[in-house]
Amino acid sequence: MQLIIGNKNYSSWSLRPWLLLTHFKLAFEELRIPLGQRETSELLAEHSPTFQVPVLRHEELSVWESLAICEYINEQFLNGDAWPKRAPDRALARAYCAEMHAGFNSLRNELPMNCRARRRLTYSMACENDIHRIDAMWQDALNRHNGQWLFGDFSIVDCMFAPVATRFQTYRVNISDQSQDYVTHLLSCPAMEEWYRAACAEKEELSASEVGDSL
Ligand SMILES: N[C@@H](CCC(=O)N[C@@H](CS)C(=O)NCC(=O)O)C(=O)O
Repeated sequence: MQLIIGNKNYSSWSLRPWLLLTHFKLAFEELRIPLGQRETSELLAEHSPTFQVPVLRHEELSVWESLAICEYINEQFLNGDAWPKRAPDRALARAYCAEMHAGFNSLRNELPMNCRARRRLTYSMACENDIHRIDAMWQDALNRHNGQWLFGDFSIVDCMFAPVATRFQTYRVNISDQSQDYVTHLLSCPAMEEWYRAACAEKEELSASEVGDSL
């Protein structure tokens, strides 16, 4: 199995399936295509029908879109363990993932993922609304499941929101104590620590993602 990803420092979509595979200790080979370089388009064209990462290759299958990749990994290798056990919880977990996958554009645009940086910046009201919504969603889920992961056990939902947790850390975003504890828990799990180590070792800099004033 091969997972094709972008830069660990910047590629938020790549982090999702990588975290799922790594957390569950599934064996895979990683192919990293640094984004924003002269050869990037050519390499993406070779590996991805959408010219984007992530892409998962397994036997004859090549699947793109981070959420679809997570679903495939869950069905094929995890016996369904990456979704909550109860159907009502699974319904909500899928709603969380769909909302994350399709929304929060202001947050995504104004606070690009940049794991190794620590920045301060002012953001729009629309971005603030995205932050409030995510904070409320996280608190609801954490209260309902009374655990350290959003839906009790580690799940695809945590993978989908992991890039947001990195942004909250990078830009010192003000959130509730409960959500802050969740960010701390998520970012200190072994898989995320491994991702950060690799992100910090990368040399490429993407100016479009280097926003805000350094702290
Ligand atoms: N909806 C897609 C989005 C993938 C995406 O936007 N990937 C970005 C990197 S995070 C990309 O490959 N961009 C191509 C480029 O920067 O050249 C998914 O969930 O996988």
